[in-house]
Amino acid sequence: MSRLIIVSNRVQAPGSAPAGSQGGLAVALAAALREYSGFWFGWSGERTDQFTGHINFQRDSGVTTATIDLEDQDIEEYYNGYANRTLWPLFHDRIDLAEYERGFAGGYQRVNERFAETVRPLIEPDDAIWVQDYHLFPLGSELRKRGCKNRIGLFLHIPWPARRLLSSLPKAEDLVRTLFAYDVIGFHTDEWRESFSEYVVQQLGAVLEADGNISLAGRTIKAITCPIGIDTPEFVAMSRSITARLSHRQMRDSCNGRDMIVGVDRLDYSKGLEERFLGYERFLVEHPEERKEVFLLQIAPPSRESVETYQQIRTDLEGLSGRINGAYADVDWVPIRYVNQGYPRDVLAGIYRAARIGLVTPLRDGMNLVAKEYVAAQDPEDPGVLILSRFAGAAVQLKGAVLINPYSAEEMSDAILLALRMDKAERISRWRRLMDSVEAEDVVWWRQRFVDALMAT
Ligand code: GDG
Repeated sequence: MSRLIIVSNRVQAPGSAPAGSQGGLAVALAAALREYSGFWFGWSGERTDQFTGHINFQRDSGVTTATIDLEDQDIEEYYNGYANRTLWPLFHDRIDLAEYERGFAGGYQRVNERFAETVRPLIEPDDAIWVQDYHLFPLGSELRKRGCKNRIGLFLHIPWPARRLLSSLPKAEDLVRTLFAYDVIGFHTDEWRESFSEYVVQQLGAVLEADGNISLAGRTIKAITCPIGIDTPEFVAMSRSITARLSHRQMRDSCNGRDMIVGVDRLDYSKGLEERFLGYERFLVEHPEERKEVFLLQIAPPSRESVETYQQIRTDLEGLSGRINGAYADVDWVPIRYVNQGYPRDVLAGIYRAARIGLVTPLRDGMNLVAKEYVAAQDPEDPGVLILSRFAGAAVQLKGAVLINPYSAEEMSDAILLALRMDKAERISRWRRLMDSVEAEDVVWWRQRFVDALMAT
């Protein structure tokens, strides 16, 4: 392989992102790109009046980025529309929120063609191309139409939905058929991968070969399970940095002897924040004696604010946290500290370390990197307890967590009590199991596994 070209919807050069705006994907890819030559291609996040295909090259912190600007209509139909209002809810089982509009689908296809048209001249014969996520499903097939014979892989960062849900998407079969342009498709878990296989076999008539490859109309793809990890050594080092120590100390001081429960999530309905608040409220009701002994810190930087559902969830959560605080707060204690802003990663690391419980309760999540970051930030001598939703991809690897059903307020309440009462020996032994996984299957392992599979085709 001469080079690796990564293509994703948004490209954010490391170091250039404001605190809290860098998602798990951006952080993981920057780490991957430092290891390879090549570049990272995608949308700059900027608007232009007229799409020209002009590429802006930049080199920052060891990573070369190549970005294009998009027109307002592209952003509205492709990004806010098909990606965030159609595919995201559908792939997180929120068919009630999925919006099906022809304009969105058309914009999605147009932007994928624009990506293909623009990146195609930059591709050399030996390059391997690694496409990221649901924004770019048709990109592989658009590149093939333009004569690209390179190895092309796709990694899906979100779950793959059940067949009966996906069938509600207009022209779902055509969209999924384009995925056979790839050589390798990666999923976080066996469950998402098997769900994909089931769809293509049952719905499209694809053939599952004995070696696990899947064939359709003369094309064969390899579907692999390849769970993403964090840059564990980097995160551990960061949690010991001066800034993290300072943030840890400030948090401990502000805890005032109370146990802190922490949640850190982009403000998104898939993260189960409402259910989390209700589960915590149940705990306060069932265990009045514990009330002033704990508090919940929920950090939730806003995301996708131009999409109405996201404005709605923000309003709902403000109402809910206000109601709970109003009902249970006292002059010297507030049950929920709800913060709508992002913090630098090293500050976050200190906050994770100061928390006795990491409460990670998505209703549906491809993986969930916050759970892994929480583990990596703990003090090995006195670690906190991770409470994790069974419906996060991370639950497959993180068996040392207290696993719960996030829809059940009772289970959440029981888990909080269990975690608060857990003795140090059990906390240490659970944490050791968690940390073994977070260390062994980190971001380096992830990208190696994917790239190896891509190179083997
Ligand atoms: C998608 C999939 C999958 C959050 N608040 C702040 C902040 N963050 C960072 C966290 C973490 C990242 O954002 C969130 O990652 P997640 O994995 O939890 O979730 P998504 O953004 O939904 O990512 C997900 C992931 O892709 C990777 O494949 O795991 O399932 O949905 O790194 O730390 N970062 C900073 N300040 C904040 O306030 N700096």
